[in-house]
Amino acid sequence: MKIKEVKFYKSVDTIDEKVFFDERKEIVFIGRSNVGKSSLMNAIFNTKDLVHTSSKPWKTRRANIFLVNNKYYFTDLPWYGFAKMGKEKMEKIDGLISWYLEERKFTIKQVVLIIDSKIWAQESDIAMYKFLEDLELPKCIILSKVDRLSNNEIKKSLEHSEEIFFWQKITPISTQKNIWIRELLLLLGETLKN
Ligand SMILES: Nc1nc2c(ncn2[C@@H]2O[C@H](COP(=O)(O)OP(=O)(O)OP(=O)(O)O)[C@@H](O)[C@H]2O)c(=O)[nH]1
Ligand SMILES: [Mg+2]
Repeated sequence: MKIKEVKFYKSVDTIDEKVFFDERKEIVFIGRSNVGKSSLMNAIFNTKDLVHTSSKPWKTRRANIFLVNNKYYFTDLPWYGFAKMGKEKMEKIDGLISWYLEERKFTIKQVVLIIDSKIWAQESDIAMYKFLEDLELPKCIILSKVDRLSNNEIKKSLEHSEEIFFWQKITPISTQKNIWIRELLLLLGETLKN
């Protein structure tokens, strides 16, 4: 798949029955705070800051939807499982994520679940994985920011994730070093043919 054009489409921050969702096929990016969701989307789009990134955790509290090639949605979902935010805010965001995924279940062609290679999968990641399984959503698991690790550390992080996620294929990426970005885009292009 080639990205020819990307436009910001809309931002959703509350469960709103009036929100209009059409039948466009969609890819969503999901993960804990600061794992590199927005950076990965920029890398895929080949944009610098169309998708807002931040060194401050918990920046993205909305589902930010982008229209790609005037045909597909690529969506930056808010993070989950950031305990420091407090229970109430966390519940609101978890509610938004689960509502969004359920609402768009039939048009989402791939969920890109991102795990920080240095931090490893946490309980909230496992819970999210199970939630995606229950919804029967197609998913792929990415280990982000591998430029920060040695080869040996990458191997250990991969082994841990493989064990946690029932021997699914896990893919290490880096937006900074442009590792596996092109390949991921090809894969996403294939899933959008379904
Ligand atoms: N070393 C390294 N840093 C990265 C990489 N990808 C992202 N980062 C950094 O990680 C931080 C968080 O990146 P974001 O893309 O904003 O992460 P996010 O998951 O969208 O964060 P929230 O929206 O807060 O949930 C930023 O400081 C990025 O520069 C990578 O491949 N390598
Ligand atoms: Mg973000």
